[in-house]
Amino acid sequence: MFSEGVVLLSVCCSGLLAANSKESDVWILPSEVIECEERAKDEPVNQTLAAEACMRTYFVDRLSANVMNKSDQDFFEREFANKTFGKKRPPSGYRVRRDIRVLNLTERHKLFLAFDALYQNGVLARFGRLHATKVYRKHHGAAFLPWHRVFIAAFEEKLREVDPDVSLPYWDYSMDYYMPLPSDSIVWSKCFFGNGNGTVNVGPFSFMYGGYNMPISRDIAPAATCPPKLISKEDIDELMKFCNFADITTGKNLYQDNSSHNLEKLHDGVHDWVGGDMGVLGTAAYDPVFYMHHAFIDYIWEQFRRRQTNECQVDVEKDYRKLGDYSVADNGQQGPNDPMQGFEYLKNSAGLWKNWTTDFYGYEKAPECPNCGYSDFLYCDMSINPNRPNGVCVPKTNDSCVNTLLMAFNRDEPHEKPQGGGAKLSLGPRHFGLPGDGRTRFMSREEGLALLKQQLALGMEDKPTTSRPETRASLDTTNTIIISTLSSVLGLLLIVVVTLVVYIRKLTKKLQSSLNERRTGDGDTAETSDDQESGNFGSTHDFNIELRQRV
Ligand SMILES: *[C@@H]1O[C@H](CO)[C@@H](O)[C@H](O)[C@H]1NC(C)=O
Ligand SMILES: *[C@@H]1O[C@H](CO)[C@@H](O)[C@H](O)[C@H]1NC(C)=O
Ligand SMILES: *[C@@H]1O[C@H](CO)[C@@H](O)[C@H](O)[C@H]1NC(C)=O
Ligand SMILES: *[C@@H]1O[C@H](CO)[C@@H](O)[C@H](O)[C@H]1NC(C)=O
Ligand SMILES: *[C@@H]1O[C@H](CO)[C@@H](O)[C@H](O)[C@H]1NC(C)=O
Ligand SMILES: *[C@@H]1O[C@H](CO)[C@@H](O)[C@H](O)[C@H]1NC(C)=O
Ligand SMILES: *[C@@H]1O[C@H](CO)[C@@H](O)[C@H](O)[C@H]1NC(C)=O
Ligand SMILES: *[C@@H]1O[C@H](CO)[C@@H](O)[C@H](O)[C@H]1NC(C)=O
Ligand SMILES: [Cu+2]
Repeated sequence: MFSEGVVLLSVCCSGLLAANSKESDVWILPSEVIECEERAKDEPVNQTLAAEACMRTYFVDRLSANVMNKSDQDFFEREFANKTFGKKRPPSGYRVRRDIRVLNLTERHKLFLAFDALYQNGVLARFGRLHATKVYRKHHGAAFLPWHRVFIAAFEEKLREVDPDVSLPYWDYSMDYYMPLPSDSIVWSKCFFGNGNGTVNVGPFSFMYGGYNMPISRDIAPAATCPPKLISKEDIDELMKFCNFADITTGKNLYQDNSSHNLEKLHDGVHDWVGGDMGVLGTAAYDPVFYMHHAFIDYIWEQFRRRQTNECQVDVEKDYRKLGDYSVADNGQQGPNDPMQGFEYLKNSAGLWKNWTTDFYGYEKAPECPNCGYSDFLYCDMSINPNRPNGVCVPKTNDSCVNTLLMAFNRDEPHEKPQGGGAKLSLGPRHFGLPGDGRTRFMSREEGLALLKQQLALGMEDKPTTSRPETRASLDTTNTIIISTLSSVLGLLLIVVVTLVVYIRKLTKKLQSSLNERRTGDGDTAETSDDQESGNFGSTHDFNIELRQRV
């Protein structure tokens, strides 16, 4: 009954050519497409074009299901705008955010139950869709930090409506960084986030359905030629050499701002390192890991703001980027007085208020040697990082996850339902990421350790503020050449695709009216492409159309 098709293409970073030649898996045509094709057979239309139109309609349905609709808008208005969230003290009071590995078993269990409740009642998906909508208004620009601050504070408020004892923990991956292979970390076990590769099928978030109604998945430390990386303590130190918001944020030109002291870029690297849904803007905020990643980014920003106040005498509520130098997208609306997308009763500058971290939440200092927050899952390593003679706290590996008594969340049932295949489409701007650190999950620990030591030894040198380790330089140059040669090809491809999309869309409309569609039209599709523009974390994926079937 099923016809077979071929995966379109999957283009990632400089693995471009390789991906084209070897990745041609077979996938099963979704039933919606088959039905559509069947209906087209009775019509006097070109069947080849009709088949393409069916496919396009299928894509667009998946994509539009992934942005905010009226129900979501009402939700955010009712729950935040109408309660003037941010302007008044939070009903659930002040809370303290800590590293997730410092929580005890009860606290962790309560956290996971709260996440589960927000998954079950659809709030997590609403946040996922808000994040996926108009991504250019809060990424690749000045609004990035303030917007995400308010976004996760709002999410945390929802967690606390479920259980007022819960606060949003952060995931301090600047500890995981010092493991030979951070993919072995305890967080990627059923005691914490669940497995780190493939569909999440163990732990408290297993089989949660996310963007495009697919179970969330991850692809940690993939073996790309330009591998992304976690943020290290050296990276954080680098940021702390600066004094102004503009020094660590993105403005009009991402290419000029690709220094190692751009916090948004560093954050992109973590998204790409986790990979899977976390690696795509449209799906990232469906994975609970997103909120703990962003809590740590927010914590780093807060440390920077403390430095601004205490050492630089900068007014953190007024310090922003220069007029007109706000975002890569011309329509980004990322100025201080532009409305905050999804929280339009606030301006972007509201994210700079001091009272977020006095009236809403505060940060407990990240675990430090010698006691490492008395966590069962961290130990103090005195020798791994020569930059830190007092030692660094390092997570244990995933086999330290033993007490999993309370960690069973039974969501297997929906997973048993046959999935008609999934679609992911992301058209991102051609941005360059920072060089990765080369450690993939496919290495042995010995190889990982050797690479890490090399990295740290280079970090010891008194380097100029924006330099990267020298061993990467030649590789980066090669990549740049490959990329620039291919970018013209890609540009051409993009034009072809866009033209095709416009054409097919026209045809789809024609076809749909002539076919007397039974599907109720839910919203126009033109808006979708707007909303989905710049659909990735900018760093490693130039252009990516991926069609695949996941179990
Ligand atoms: C249908 O459209 C395809 C693609 O444009 C074209 O190659 C083919 O010749 C058309 N078939 C007919 C019967 O017009
Ligand atoms: C909004 O989207 C969600 C998820 O796709 C869906 O369940 C809901 O019915 C939609 N609501 C409206 C009013 O369209
Ligand atoms: C928000 O408040 C306004 C004014 O009271 C009201 O008209 C509107 O319906 C409320 N929105 C929602 C979604 O409840
Ligand atoms: C935080 O500060 C801003 C600006 O001073 C103010 O408008 C807002 O009401 C304050 N929020 C709280 C919770 O006090
Ligand atoms: C975990 O911490 C809470 C305080 O947040 C405390 O009340 C509880 O007794 C602790 N549980 C265990 C098992 O230590
Ligand atoms: C995940 O990793 C494990 C161990 O490396 C491997 O056995 C498994 O096949 C991987 N799963 C996927 C979906 O890649
Ligand atoms: C940023 O990166 C791009 C691509 O790697 C490079 O061409 C450009 O010179 C870099 N800009 C700065 C200021 O380092
Ligand atoms: C630890 O991770 C490895 C590699 O991903 C996996 O094969 C193994 O099953 C995991 N062990 C536990 C106890 O989760
Ligand atoms: Cu984001």
